[in-house]
Amino acid sequence: MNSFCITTPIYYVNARPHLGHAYTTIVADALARYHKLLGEETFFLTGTDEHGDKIVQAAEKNKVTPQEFVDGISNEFRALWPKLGIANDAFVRTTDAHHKKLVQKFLQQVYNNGDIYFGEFGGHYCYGCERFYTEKELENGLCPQHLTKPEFISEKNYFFRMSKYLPWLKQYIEENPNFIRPERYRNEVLAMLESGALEDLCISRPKSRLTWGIELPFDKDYVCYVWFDALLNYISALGWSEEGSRFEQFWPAEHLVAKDILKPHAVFWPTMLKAAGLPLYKHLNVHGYWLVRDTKMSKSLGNVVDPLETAQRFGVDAFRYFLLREMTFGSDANCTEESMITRMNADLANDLGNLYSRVLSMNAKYFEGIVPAMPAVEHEDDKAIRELAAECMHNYRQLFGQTLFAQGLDSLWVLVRALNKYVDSQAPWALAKQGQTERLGAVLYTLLEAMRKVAVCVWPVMPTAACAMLEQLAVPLRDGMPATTLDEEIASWGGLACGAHIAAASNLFPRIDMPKVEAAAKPAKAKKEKKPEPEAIATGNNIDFDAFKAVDMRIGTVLVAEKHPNADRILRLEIDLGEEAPRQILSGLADFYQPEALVGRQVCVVANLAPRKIRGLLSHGMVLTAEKDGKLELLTVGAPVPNGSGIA
Ligand code: ME8
Repeated sequence: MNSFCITTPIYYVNARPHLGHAYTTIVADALARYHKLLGEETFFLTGTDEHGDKIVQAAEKNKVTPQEFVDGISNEFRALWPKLGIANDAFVRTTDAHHKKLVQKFLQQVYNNGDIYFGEFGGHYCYGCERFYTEKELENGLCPQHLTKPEFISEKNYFFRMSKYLPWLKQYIEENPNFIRPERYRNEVLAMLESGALEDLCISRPKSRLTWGIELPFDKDYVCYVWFDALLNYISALGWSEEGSRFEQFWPAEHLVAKDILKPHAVFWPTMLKAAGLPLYKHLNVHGYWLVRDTKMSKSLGNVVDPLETAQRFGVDAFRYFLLREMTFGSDANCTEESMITRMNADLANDLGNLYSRVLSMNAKYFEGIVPAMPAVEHEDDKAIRELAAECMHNYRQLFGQTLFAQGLDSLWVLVRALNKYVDSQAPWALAKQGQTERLGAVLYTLLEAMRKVAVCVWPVMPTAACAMLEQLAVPLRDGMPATTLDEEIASWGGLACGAHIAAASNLFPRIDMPKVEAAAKPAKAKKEKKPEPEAIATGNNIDFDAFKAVDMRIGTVLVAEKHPNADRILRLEIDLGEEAPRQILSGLADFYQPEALVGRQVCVVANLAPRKIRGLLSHGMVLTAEKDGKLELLTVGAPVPNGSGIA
């Protein structure tokens, strides 16, 4: 059985967990689950980084001992992960006795090999980064991370002969193009290595300056530099050097980090491993930063996104989906309330949720909730869906495995959207009306089987929703996950059991209302100079611009569609126009559309038409249509937009 090990950075315990920490850990969880779904044995490691100056300062500020301080925040991280659907296998703390013991063992080994030496050193020390900078690394004399002036410190310290391994590292990265990915970060590291700015690494701090660290095994007056200690968590947690440990099965691991800690992971860590004669990690997977309205999250700006609060508001699975779908791995991405609601409504409520809801309710209506028989002879349209499902799942598998999560999910949604279109084109309601029961059964079987496959595929990203979807389809789970592997699903068709009793309804991802922007909160528009009125060329049926502007046209999503109780040709619609409550609008669409086919669709509405009663029901607004050969076609938008968006 193949083994797969994934790690996150171990987070500093000087600040509470925020969106960035949650993102990396959710990605690691999704990757671990993806490999489980491939039938592999997986190990997922996260934890907290608890030594160094920053911790001592934070503890002092909070008037507690460093140990009390780290215990508190480390527990907060540990307790958060299950609430975000994260199932890590281990949680390492750098203050654990076991970790300390293995750090000392590693230091002693490298020291005995002659790669650690004692020397006098003067350098520019940045307290924010907890490291020395060389002259060349500074930007205009300032720390490039914090833009503060470092302090020049001269003291005796221990050094790791990193420079000895740099030419080898450069060659290794050149020969293994995927070792650091995406490519932009690989190039950044190669540029660093070519710059000549890197020297030996100072790996100790005298106890006279810092005591909160791991004592060097060969000198009691010094503690280990926090980064040297922290990086070793990746192997100490696996029990490196211990007989029968997980290290043998799970090392080398895959690492996951953001761009802020590229250098320690891409330069310090591989050279440390090389010096100790250990195999290198498999890949360093580097992602970008989550921004809030293009701005870095920071306490002082008050724009730090609390992951738990957000997940509780939108649902854990929807939040996880958003994070994986919205960020192109490697680049920065924006997290705003609007971007979350737009993405969740479009992909989850409209596409996936609506598919489940309409197909399950049709199956309940036409087959009493029993899965119809798989057709003996395959119809061409059904074959196209079967083939598309295999293709989309194959693409999803390939892309996800290369950390291209957004692209992978997008390929899967090609299938989800095609299934919704297939519902519209096959029109099960028309087949039912015409008594074509066999064809109707074939269409519903095709849909339900493809929906089952989608549920299996999304399990790594949305574990709870995927299990709920499988339960709705009466598909048994194994150990809380799909019982079939991703590869089995790609290669097969027809796994859904005919005759099973399945759910009659589904409401997986309710639509989320976009909060209205208060007029007062909008920035005041600068008064514009009055432009000269364009001369109206008033002829025939033309109206002037003011008359056009007076028509309030908006986009909305159909939430409910049903026949008017007293008028055969009219449908009663409830449309979400981004207002507090949905609008009731009556429309003469009954001859052209089945009500089920309209639910979830976005339509264009004239919103300020005076309300009027039609056969006893009030209609407030008009749905816009185009007429062709006496048939009405709904006007719609090319891509989903927030409800209430104006038409101009
Ligand atoms: O650097 N967007 O810990 P740390 C995305 N202890 N991810 C973000 C982010 C953002 N805005 N902000 C933080 C440390 N992260 C060291 C690591 S490892 C041996 C030692 C995530 O608490 C991202 O994963 O500062 C980033 O690399 C990590 O948090 C930094 O966490």
